[in-house]
Amino acid sequence: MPETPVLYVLNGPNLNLLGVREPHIYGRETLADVQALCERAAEGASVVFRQTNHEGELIDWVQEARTEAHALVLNPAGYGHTSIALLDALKALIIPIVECHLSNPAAREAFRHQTYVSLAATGVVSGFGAHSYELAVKAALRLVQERRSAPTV
Ligand code: CA2
Repeated sequence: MPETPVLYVLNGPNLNLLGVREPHIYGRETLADVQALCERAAEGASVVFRQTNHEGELIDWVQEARTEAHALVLNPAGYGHTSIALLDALKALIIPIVECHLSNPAAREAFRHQTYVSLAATGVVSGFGAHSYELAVKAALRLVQERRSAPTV
């Protein structure tokens, strides 16, 4: 029986305000709703779901995921556009990384069009509101399964 996959879902700054402000951009679901949605989508996999407003704490959690998780779903929020330190931490991971955004940053202001995180991500899901997380969790688990069934040389 294979080990239960552990999925880290990490959220960056201001996402604690979800559902409280700017619902026209980010939707009406709260972060607690998003957590419940991720846990449902994970279908028995173990989900570690966290949010922080602090860059260093986010980096500590990424480093933790390096040894504790089988895959990482990350909504870096504003730090995705600014943090080389976060990119450096992500580059040390060998597990799949799925970058996730509620909105579609490519359709917004120019400063949102690129993220450093994308340079380390296996793939990106954006623009589907809370449903982006569901898709990201499913994609991350698929990647874990694929790695487990890949022949070893
Ligand atoms: O669309 C996303 O998920 C973003 O990562 C959200 C970030 C933004 O900087 C990125 O460009 C795209 C902003 C998160 C702020 O979240 C709030 C939620 C409700 C009210 C205010 C902010």
